[in-house]
Amino acid sequence: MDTIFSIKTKEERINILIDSIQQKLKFMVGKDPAIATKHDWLNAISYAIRDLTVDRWLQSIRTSLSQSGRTVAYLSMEFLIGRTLSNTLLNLEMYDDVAAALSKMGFKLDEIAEEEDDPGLGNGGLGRLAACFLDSLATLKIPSVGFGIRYEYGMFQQNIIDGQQVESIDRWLQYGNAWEFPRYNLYYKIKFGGRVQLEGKVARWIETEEVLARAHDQIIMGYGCHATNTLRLWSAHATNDMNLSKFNQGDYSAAVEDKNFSENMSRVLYPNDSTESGKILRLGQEYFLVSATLQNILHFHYLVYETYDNLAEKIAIHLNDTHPVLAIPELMRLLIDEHEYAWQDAWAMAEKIFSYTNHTLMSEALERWPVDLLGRVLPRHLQIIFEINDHFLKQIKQRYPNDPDLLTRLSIIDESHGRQIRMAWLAVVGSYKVNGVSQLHSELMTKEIFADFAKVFPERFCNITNGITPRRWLALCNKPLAGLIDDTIGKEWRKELTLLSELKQKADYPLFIEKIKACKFENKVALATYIAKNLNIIVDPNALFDVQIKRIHEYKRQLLNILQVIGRYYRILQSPEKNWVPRVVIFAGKAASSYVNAKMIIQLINDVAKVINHDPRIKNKLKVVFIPNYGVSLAQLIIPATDLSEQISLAGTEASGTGNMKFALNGALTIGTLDGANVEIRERVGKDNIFIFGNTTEQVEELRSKGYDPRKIYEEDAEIHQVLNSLVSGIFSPEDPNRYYPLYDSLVNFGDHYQLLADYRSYVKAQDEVDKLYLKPDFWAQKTVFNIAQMGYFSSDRTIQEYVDKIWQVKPTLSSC
Ligand code: 26V
Repeated sequence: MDTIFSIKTKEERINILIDSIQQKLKFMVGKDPAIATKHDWLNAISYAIRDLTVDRWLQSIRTSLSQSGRTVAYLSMEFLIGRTLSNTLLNLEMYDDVAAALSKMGFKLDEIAEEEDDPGLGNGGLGRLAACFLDSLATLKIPSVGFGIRYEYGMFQQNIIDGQQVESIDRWLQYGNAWEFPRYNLYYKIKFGGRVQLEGKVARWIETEEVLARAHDQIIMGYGCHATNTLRLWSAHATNDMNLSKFNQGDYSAAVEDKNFSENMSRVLYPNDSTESGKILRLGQEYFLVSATLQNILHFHYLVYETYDNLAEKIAIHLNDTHPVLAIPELMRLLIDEHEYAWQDAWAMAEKIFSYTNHTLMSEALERWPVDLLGRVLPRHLQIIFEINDHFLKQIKQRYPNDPDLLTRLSIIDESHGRQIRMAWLAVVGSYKVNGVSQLHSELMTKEIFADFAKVFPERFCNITNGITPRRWLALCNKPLAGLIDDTIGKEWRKELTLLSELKQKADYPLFIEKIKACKFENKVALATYIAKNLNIIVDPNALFDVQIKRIHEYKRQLLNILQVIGRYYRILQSPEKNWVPRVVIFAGKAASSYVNAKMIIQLINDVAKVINHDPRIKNKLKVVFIPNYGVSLAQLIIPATDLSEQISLAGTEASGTGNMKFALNGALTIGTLDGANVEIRERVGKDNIFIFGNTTEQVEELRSKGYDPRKIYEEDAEIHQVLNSLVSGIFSPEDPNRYYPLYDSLVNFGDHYQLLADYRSYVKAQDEVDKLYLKPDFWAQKTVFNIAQMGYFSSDRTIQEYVDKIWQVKPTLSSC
């Protein structure tokens, strides 16, 4: 089937594709074309296209084995890869052929592609970053495998009912998954519970419960060359023998219950709300991923090298946040208990194998496990963690004999909070490199949470600013703009994004500016159509599309945005005659299911939308839209249609952000604080091409330490006063006037933790600047060109190259392309 790539005439290629799709429908899906559903066709097409990728995949694996360099194992509890069909067609450069084939068969490719369910195997930024990395790793031909969990249910589906978020199960696998290869004979036993018995010096972990981890592989295609990678996801299954005794006693249902329990291990993705419920299962999942992956790595390593002595020369294991950090004690356990290595030798290897990325400074998101809980689930690992801690603290004591406090602060075991294991500490102690995800974040990381570690291991810390893949986040999601860029500077930018800088020279050409505006307009029409069809709200594509899409969290300050919208509403009512720039303010994002305030913010947005959108005095000057069920595919629709990108977290709270990069790359201007990667975006686009407002990290800290008094601002600023009062006057919730009292209270009476009121004024001022510029469409468009042109740095290809150079020390395979 690879031959299709060498066939010159389009007609012939199209006929081969049609034939192949029809064969797949018949032999893989088992359906008659007369009764096949859209989903059946989607599966048939996906199988046909998948076939075109397999030879390259197998060849890549052969090549990397023959070159025997280091391989990267990227361990992540989350991979938000988005839809695969359209991305694969892009990578194979077959979009047009397949669209033509389908059109001959009476289908529209885009409609069929939209039938594919988004695998929602992640919460947000961290999971999407992992997916961008897979794309770049393949494109840069870095031998690597992504390891994760094949959750049966991904991130919940968000429905908005009466303005409120209502969750439902995400059955993303309900129509099957044409892209995965289940490896029925590739599985490992994962042990839990039990106890440790010492036999002389040898520890034996006995009386355990067991679950099987089975591999499912997906091909990850690189762009524009034949390199591919593998994403290996583990699913949990009951072992065959575990239910036997109950089964034999005739207790069939108890036996099935046990089976269900085991399979819960990969049942559902955990939302990142720091609640207590289900915590044990979450720990189980983390260990499940780690144990399956390490057994798999060691198993194949031994098959090739017949020793583990050279493990560190052949594998680099990267920990995406602390979620997979149990990989460190698991490697120790496998080497010591199962492969008879001495503790010191095993540790010497571990110290050369692991690296770790920190993605958040928020203390509530830093993982900690109570010692007794971990001891119950993983007694042997608890011992090993204590041994690692002793070994580490002994070294520190030698270096700093007179600083017992330092030892207490550095100890992996936190004795002050009811004996907890600080997983981030374990990650730092066991990794040879630790990185943050933006300059500012990395700096704060070494000044704040890891300050002591940075003192004892200064060479261990580095920064690698995040990036995004230009394939999905421009070539695929924004065909009009990608086409215009191709016509202007050629197609190479897909692999070398810094080439976009050539666009700067075009910013003075009126014709080019007209074309830029036309691209944006086309994308806005597409989004307006979606909003009309799905939400029954009519928005004018000529209005300024002002967008904040991301997880709903207090630190991201969607509340500040909606407060500013309320302020604007009042100002329009006050001076209706003014030349207001029509705006559509768009929100999307999920709140963790138990995060009460975040859910209240969603409801407030919807309540405010209801009032403003129906107020005849406002006409089309202001509209508010909340688009439900945000995910990768919706992002692909919304981002290209955006004029203004809202990146307004409190300075010092957003580690990097990656949405900010996607928007700028797609020709939106940013309004934002000096937080995360916004700082670096400003450095590159220049301060005149971005709207920066609000306090800096230093000012935030100063305000906090001096004593921040939000009530004073509330009392002194008339607009803020009016806006906040509207929350408790019932204007937006007449049926329940007290509904938003808790939000009001948290701002005015409970310290306004994220300092919304402190930044409100400068935010509104920046929004006024936005309006002024939007009234000069050519200037606006020119600034968007400067943004697009300067986004080269934020390609995840650059990010991955930095990981390769600074951390992994791995060579690309020398495959022919
Ligand atoms: C925490 C937890 C806690 C327990 C339950 C499951 C769970 C899942 C995720 C998290 C932490 C999420 C950290 C995260 O997503 N950080 C984001 O990482 C992005 C990529 O580096 C970065 O752009 C965002 O600024 C940062 O918030």
